[in-house]
Amino acid sequence: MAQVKVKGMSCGHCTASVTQALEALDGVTNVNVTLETGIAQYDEEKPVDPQTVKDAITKIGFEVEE
Ligand SMILES: [Cu+2]
Repeated sequence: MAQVKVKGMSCGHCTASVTQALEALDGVTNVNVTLETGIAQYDEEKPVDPQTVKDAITKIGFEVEE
C-alpha cells in the first residue's frame, strides 16, 4: 500500500477525479481517496514511479504535499 497527500480537494467530485486519475495509471489498483485527510492510498500491481502518480494528480489541478 502506497499513499500520497493531496491538497486542494473540497468535495466528492474532487475525490472522484483523483481516484479516476490514479486508477488510470498502469499498475495502480485499489485506489482509496479520503476527502477529510487528503490521503490517497493505492496498491501497486507492479512498481509505479511516485513521480507518475504526482504528475497525474497535478495534471488535473490538485497539488501533492511533499
Ligand atoms: Cu470538489
